[in-house]
Amino acid sequence: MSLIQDKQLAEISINDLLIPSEKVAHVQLNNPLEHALLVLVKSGYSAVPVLDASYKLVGIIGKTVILNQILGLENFEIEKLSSMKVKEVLNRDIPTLTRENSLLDGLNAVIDHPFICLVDKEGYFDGILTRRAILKEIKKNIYVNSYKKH
Ligand code: 4BW
Repeated sequence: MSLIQDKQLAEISINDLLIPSEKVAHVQLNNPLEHALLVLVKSGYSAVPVLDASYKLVGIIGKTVILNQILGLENFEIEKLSSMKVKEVLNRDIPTLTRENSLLDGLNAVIDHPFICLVDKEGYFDGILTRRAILKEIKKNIYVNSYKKH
């Protein structure tokens, strides 16, 4: 990277960039797929975090996986939306970060994921770090660095 040094990125904490848990749309493990699809469509997000009953992070769920699950050979099997639960289809294999991680850790993570879930030491959901927040912060740093040069 030419304008922003890795060192600087490693010094910026993601603490200031996260969207706190109370502002993040989420669903729970035991919710029927119908509820999850409703949350996704109403919020406008492609995917949201999945929490257990004690608000620990378990994974994420997105519109595509739900639609794939209810897709039969020739049509959508809508009744599956109420008979199947989030815990049967969510993606548990996701990266996580903590508030103590650096902007560089966040940047590396959002290369392959639109958002990263943050957890505390006990695994309780703490919020998300979005690609948008990372890009905005990096843009700010590019401007600061180019201003310093002139
Ligand atoms: O409702 C929206 N409001 C705003 N301001 N921007 C939105 C909204 N919906 C989508 N966007 C934009 C953002 O720039 O489209 C991008 C892709 O959305 P996505 O992935 O595919 O639904 C958004 O990019 P982003 O802010 O970097 O967010 C990346 C992903 O993080 C989103 C979504 O899956 C998740 N996300 C973001 N804010 C969230 C959230 N999930 C739950 N609750 C939130 N508050």
